[in-house]
Amino acid sequence: MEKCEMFCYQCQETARGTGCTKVGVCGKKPELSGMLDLLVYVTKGLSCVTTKIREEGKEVSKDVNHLVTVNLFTTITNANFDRDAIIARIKETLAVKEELRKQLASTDALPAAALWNGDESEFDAKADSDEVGVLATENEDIRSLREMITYGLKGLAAYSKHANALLYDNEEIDAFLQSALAKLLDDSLTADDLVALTLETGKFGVDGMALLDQANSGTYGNPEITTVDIGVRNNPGILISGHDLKDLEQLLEQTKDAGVDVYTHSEMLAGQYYPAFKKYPHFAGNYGNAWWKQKEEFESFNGAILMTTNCIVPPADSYKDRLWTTGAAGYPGCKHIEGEYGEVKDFSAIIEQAKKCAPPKEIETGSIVGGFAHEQVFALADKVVDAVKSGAIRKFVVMAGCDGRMKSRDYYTKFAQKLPKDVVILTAGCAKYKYNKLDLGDIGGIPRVLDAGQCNDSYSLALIALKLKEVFGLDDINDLPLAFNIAWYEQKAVIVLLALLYLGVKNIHLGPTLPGFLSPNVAKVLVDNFGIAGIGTVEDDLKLFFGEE
Ligand code: SF4
Ligand code: SF3
Repeated sequence: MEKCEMFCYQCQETARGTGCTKVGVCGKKPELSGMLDLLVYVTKGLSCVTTKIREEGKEVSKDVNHLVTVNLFTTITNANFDRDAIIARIKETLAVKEELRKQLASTDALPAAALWNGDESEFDAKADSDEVGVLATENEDIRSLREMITYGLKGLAAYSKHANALLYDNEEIDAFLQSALAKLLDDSLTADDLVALTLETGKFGVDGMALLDQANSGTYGNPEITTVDIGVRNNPGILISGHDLKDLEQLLEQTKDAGVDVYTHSEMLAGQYYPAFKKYPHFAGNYGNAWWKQKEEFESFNGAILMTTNCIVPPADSYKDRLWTTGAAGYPGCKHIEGEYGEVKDFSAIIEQAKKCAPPKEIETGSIVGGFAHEQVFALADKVVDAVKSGAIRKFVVMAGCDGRMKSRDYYTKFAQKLPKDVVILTAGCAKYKYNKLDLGDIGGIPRVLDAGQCNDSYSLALIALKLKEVFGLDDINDLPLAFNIAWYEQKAVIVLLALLYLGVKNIHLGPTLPGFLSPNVAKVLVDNFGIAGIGTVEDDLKLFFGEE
C-alpha cells in the first residue's frame, strides 16, 4: 500500500468510509495522528512487559494499570488533540517500561515494541516507520481483527478509567487488557485466534461496564426517573461535558457558593439522574445536544466549559479561551486541569472565569425525562411486564450508541418518529439526541423513550433484557420482543457491541454505516455468526423489525 501522511479508520466518520489519510475528518492532523499511533505502540510494548511480569508470578502496580488505561483513553476519537500531552505520555510510558523490564528474569521472546526505547527527537521517525500504526499489519483480515480488538480495548480502558477515578479497580480486567494488547503484537496468532480474542474482549467489556456501574451507583446512588430542564437560568454558568462523574461531583461541590450554575452537555446529561447530585440547588439543567453541536452551543452558552473526556470538536477562537480540559482530554491552547485519582482537582480558575461571563443564552425550553437505568426499570418491572402481556407494549427497540455529524443520521430521527405507537425505545449514549425531544409520549405511564444514561450504561440495557428473559421464562435473549438498531461513532461503541455479542445478542443492526475497519472477510464472520447488518431505509427497516410499512 502506498505510504500516506496518516492512516486512521477507527471511527464511523472516517473519510470515504475507508480511512483518513491526509487529515482526520475529526480535525486530527498527521503529526498528531502519528504520535497517537506511537502511544498505542509503546502502550502495547509496556503491556508485553507487564504480561510477562504477571506470568512470572509478580505483581503489577495499580499505577501501571492506570497508565495503560489512560493512554488508551487518550487515543479515542476526539479525546485529545494536544501533541505535547501525547509526547509526555509516550515518554512516561517508555520510562515505566524500562524500569519494569529490569524485573524480568528473561526478556527473550519480547517483541520489538517492548524492546524499543528512544528519546523525543526520535519519536516522529519512529511513528512514521513501518512498524507503527494500523498499516504495520499487512494482512487485511489480521489487521481488521487486530484493530477491532484494539478499539474495543480503548473503550474498555475508558470505562475502567472512570471506575478507577472512583477508586474502583479490577486487576483481572487490567491483566486481560494488557495481555490482549500484547497478543496484538503476536504474529503467531491466526485469524481464528483473533476472533476468539474478540469475543473474550466482549466478555471483559461486560465486566468493565459492570465495574463502572458498581462504581457509579455505589458512589452516587442508583439513577432514578428525573425530569431535566433544558432551558436556562439567569446566573453565569459552567457547562460540563464528557462522561466523568467524579469531575462533575467535584465541580458541583466547589461551585456551591460561587453564584454560578452548573449545566450538563451531551453525555453528562446522565449526571442529572443520580440522587447524590440532586442536593445542589445550583445544578441547573442540560444545555444543548450531542457533542457535534458544540460550535454553536458552546458559543451561545457564554460561560466556561469543562471537557472531562471526548468528544471535543476543535474549538472556534471565539470560545477557545473558555474551553478547559481535564483527565484524558486535551486540546492545544486550552487550559488543562490536572489531578490524580483520589486527589481533589482545583477548579477555582474555571469558576473565577465563569463568574465574569454572561449567563447562557436560551436555545431551548421545556424538559426531558431520563434515569431508566436497571434498578429504576426493575422497580417498574410489574408495570412493564403487564404492558407487554396485555399487548400495550408490542416490542422494545434498543437505539443506544453515539450521535454524529453525518446527515444520514437523520435516519434515526425518522425511524423514531415513524415507530409504531406500541413500541418503546431503550437508549443510552449520545445517540438519544436524535429523538429525545420529539415528545413520543408514553404507554400507560411508561415513557416511549427510556434513557438509561451514558454509553457505558448500555450495561443497564443488557441487564434489563436479561431480567425480561427471566420474567418471561425464555431460554434465549433473542426470543424477547426486542430489536437492536444501534448507532455508533467512536470506540466505546465498539466495546458495547462486542459486549452484546458476547452476551449472545444476534441480529444487531449497526449504522449509519458499517465500520471501515471491517475487512470483507471479517464482516462476513460477523454477518454469518451474529447476524450483524447495516441499516436500510426507514420504511424497509420498520417493516423488517415490526412488519409494518
Ligand atoms: Fe478519521 Fe475518525 Fe480517525 Fe478522526 S478518529 S482521523 S475522523 S477515522
Ligand atoms: Fe457520544 Fe462521543 Fe459515543 Fe459516549 S460522547 S457515546 S460519541
